[in-house]
Amino acid sequence: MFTSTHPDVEIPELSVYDYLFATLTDEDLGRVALVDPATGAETTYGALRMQIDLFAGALAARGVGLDTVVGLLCPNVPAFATVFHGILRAGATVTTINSLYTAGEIEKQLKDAGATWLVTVSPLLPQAVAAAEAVGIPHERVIVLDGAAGHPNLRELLTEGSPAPEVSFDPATHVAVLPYSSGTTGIPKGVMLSHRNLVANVAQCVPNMNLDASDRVLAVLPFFHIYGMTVLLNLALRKRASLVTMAKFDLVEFLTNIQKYQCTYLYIAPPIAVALAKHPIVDQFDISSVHTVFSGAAPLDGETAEVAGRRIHARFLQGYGMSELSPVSHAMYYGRDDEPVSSVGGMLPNTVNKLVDTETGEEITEIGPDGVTKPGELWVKGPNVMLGYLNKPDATAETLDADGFLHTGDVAVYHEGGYFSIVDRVKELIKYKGYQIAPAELEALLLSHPKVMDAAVIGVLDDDKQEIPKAFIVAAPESGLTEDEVMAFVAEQVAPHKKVRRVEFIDAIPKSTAGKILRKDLRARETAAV
Ligand code: 4UU
Repeated sequence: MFTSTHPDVEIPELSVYDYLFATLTDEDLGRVALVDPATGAETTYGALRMQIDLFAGALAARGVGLDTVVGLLCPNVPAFATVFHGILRAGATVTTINSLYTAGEIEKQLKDAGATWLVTVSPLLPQAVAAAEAVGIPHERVIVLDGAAGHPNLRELLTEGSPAPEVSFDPATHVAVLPYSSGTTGIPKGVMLSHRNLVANVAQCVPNMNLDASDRVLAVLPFFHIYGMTVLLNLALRKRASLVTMAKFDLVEFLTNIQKYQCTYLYIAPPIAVALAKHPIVDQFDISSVHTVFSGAAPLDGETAEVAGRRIHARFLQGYGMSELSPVSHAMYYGRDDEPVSSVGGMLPNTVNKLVDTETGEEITEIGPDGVTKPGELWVKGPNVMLGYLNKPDATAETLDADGFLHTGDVAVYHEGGYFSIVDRVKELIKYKGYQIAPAELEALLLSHPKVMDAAVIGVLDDDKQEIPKAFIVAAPESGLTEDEVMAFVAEQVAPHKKVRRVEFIDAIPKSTAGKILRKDLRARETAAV
């Protein structure tokens, strides 16, 4: 077993709201919590807390409480923070939904999560309303922040002046958020994270990340994904930093915002590191205010990060996480300079790890003469491990063992310096630009095409070494099915990140005798073709 080199931290038995906002000092109240580059508007910590209380009050006045699940479908705008923390403040559970989802995808998540309210913005109204109607959520329970006829809006709810409710729950067992993750296999599932899970993960990150009240953090990672949720909405706000929100990624806008708002800290996913290393336009901006760039959510190429770091004169750090871990379990420590950026750093405090041989099931503890262990599946135990998957006891039991270890489905090695590298993945999951794609979901969709007899989807690498989904298709005889037809069929029905980006026609999908797709055979075929 591996233990963290960091001393344990105290994890307060508090709700997320109390942990983040009950301790605001007089000085904090006047600090800027959020900046909206679209309008230049600033929200102070004092104003944010007041809005959270009022939003919680308005929800409570409408019967939202401990048993309610609220869907939140909204890009990164300052009001996201009000709504997210307002829902938690009211004691309800929030399921955050990818803002690029289609009506069908939104409907599936609302239904599975048991959501009876939805909060959104007017540009997303058509798909939001279609999904809400399909699951029986009436218009008066679809809040449209910037307003739409027949729906409650944010201003109206905040100005009615309902007091924040008195709610009481056990932070260790009460579900705060339900992000969706496909885990090691199958389709997306609701990940039950308690208030304690979220509070713990912030407390575990605090000593590890060099972030403080003087930092201006570019909030380009989506708040709806667990990475943005924990490091931006929770950690950065707990540290009283300022968040500059971006509703979508665009390289020029990204660089413009850094320059204009003198951002100091960037949380990114690997494709942004590629752009910072390679794109000529980067030189046209003064982004010297940036001191740290922190990457996670997919493998970061060490060389790319080093090139980018030298180019923009900033320190690159990498971390590793997973929705089921609230999400951070490993991060490079800013106070050390011996951890290579190709690694994911050491274990966060209060956690223990195991590496388990995927063939023999034996625990790996021995460090070889080269200073590294053999690769093994990474198992993590700590206060940030999820409660389980919503209504999926079997999937929970497959992932979370009786000793409390979460089996990540990722393969790692341990270096004698006390840090880890992620070297492979044994689960089905595909990551595109840091976003999850569940192969099973795309395969089910592909099979619904009348000309598709069988299908399998795996991740392959593009020229920039970034993962993209590739479909292997068995076409109906004489059907004349083309690659473009397959890609267009999928693209119409899924969010952009889930698009199939390569297609290969094949005679038969390799399967085990039990009928399971042999993805490793497809991967081997792919490697052989290169
Ligand atoms: C190789 O992506 C995330 C969470 C990422 C995160 C958050 C805060 C990283 C660092 C941080 O500080 O969650 P999910 O659930 O969307 O995806 C989890 C999966 C992992 O199981 C792994 O396969 O994403 C992959 N992954 C990584 N792979 C995440 N980080 C890394 C990484 N290297 N650094």
